[in-house]
Amino acid sequence: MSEHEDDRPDGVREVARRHFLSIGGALGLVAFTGLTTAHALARRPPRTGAELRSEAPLPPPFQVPLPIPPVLRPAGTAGGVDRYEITQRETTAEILPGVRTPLWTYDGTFPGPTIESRRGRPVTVRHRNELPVPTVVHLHGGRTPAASDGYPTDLVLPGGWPAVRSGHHHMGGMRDPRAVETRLTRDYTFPLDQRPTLLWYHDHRMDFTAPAIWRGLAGLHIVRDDAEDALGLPSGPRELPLMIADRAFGADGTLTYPALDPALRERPGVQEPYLAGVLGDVILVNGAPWPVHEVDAVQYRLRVLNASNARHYELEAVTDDGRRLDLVQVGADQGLLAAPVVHTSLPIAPAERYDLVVDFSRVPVGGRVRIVNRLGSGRTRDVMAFRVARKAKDGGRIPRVLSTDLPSWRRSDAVRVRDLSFRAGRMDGGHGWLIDGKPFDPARTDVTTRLGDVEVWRLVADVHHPVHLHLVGFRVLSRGGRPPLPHDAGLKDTVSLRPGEAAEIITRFDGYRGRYLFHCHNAEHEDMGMMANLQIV
Ligand SMILES: [Cu+2]
Repeated sequence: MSEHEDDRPDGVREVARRHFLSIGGALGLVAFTGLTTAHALARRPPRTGAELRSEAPLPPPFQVPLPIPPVLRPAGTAGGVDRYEITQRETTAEILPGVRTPLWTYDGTFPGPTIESRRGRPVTVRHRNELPVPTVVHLHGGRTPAASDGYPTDLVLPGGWPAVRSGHHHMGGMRDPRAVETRLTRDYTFPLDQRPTLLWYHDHRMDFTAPAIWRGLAGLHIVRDDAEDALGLPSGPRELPLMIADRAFGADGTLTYPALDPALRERPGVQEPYLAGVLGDVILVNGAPWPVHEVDAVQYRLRVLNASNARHYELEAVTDDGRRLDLVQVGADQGLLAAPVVHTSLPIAPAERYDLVVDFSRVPVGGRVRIVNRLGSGRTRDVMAFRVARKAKDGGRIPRVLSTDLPSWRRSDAVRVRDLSFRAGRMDGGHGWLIDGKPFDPARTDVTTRLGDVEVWRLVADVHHPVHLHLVGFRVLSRGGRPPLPHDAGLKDTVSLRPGEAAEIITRFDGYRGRYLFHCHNAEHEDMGMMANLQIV
């Protein structure tokens, strides 16, 4: 990592030229390590990862109704703070028709219950861990004090589990003297002093995040405010959260996952063919396989999250006669855009969110609109469908101005420019995924910044890496030396680096001091080292 204290525009240009050279260096390094990624890179594949094959019989597409995750009621309200309680427990659910699938869940459902909250109104969530392993909850996209941000070693231990901090050695023999462990329960506090948007909460346990999410530990958390409500975007039953995730099912209905330790207790990692990421051959939306949803012939607001471990999608809305409906983007990871952006297809990487409006008014009653994934093949090409059931009055609208509070950081505001590489490499004598050549170590501080500082980060990738920063939102400044793409608009917390690509982001580190993270949100990469500490002082 290099730091540049020079904030003059000409100094930045100088850095850019040097950086361009370093991209070539990055590619060379991948080839040199002789990993399969070099081959993959040469072909610029649409995906990073290997696909599991289900053995259970799979339903035809567009038969199962789209579930809407239940909205959690507060257990109590005191002093302007809403208090929630969630029990993490094992259960079984009927995901494939007629088959029971064991899951790890938040409160017995997958996805977990949705938390609806208001900007600036704090929420506490007491999580109770009744699962057989330690867990820790991270609210993705939350502006959260470090103590509640779900640091991977801040574990909630199940009853009878030995204290990890003092006894157990993590991968590579690492310990974390700063870990804060609790037993059975932990209270997470979320001030939610942030732009309204769709957040999601999920497990973030050191070395085991990917399989824990795969087993079901993910849920939605929506933040709203009066200004957004006043826009008149489609609402109520015409606003739909869509959590997209791929999975694979064994013959007995269990979720297949190539973990080296199926109990997820001791040995982290996945079997060799899946080191680049685990893909399933079943596409779930809100936990249902290729579901269908009946709609009125009006505009709908779709709050889309890619909760897959490693699968990328490029979404299109296609009518029966092959017409593509506009995907009108009104929001990004961190809330409303300044103005709508119209797409006909939209790439979405793991952990990214889009806030979209789709207009079904020109689809004939009885007609169908399929949401397809251009990057899929065979059955993974389908995602879900909408069936237009009836004509209706459209109360929703899309204002030309959506928000006026987006940060407008300029390069000249940056007090520092950092270069960070996201590449395959060696780790503990085997394959790992590294940031600047190093696997994650909770005891090492990788980036130190001051509260309030604006920084530019130049991120370079070998294969696909969706890079996520905790605590802050950022804007994409460039991709491959060119202006950002249309889908990079707005305020992001996850940027999808494509194979061989470099991107620049700019952010201001504000909100809270403390120990945070940035990491790849390909969950397998994250578990295999691709995470780093961000200390805000
Ligand atoms: Cu990655």
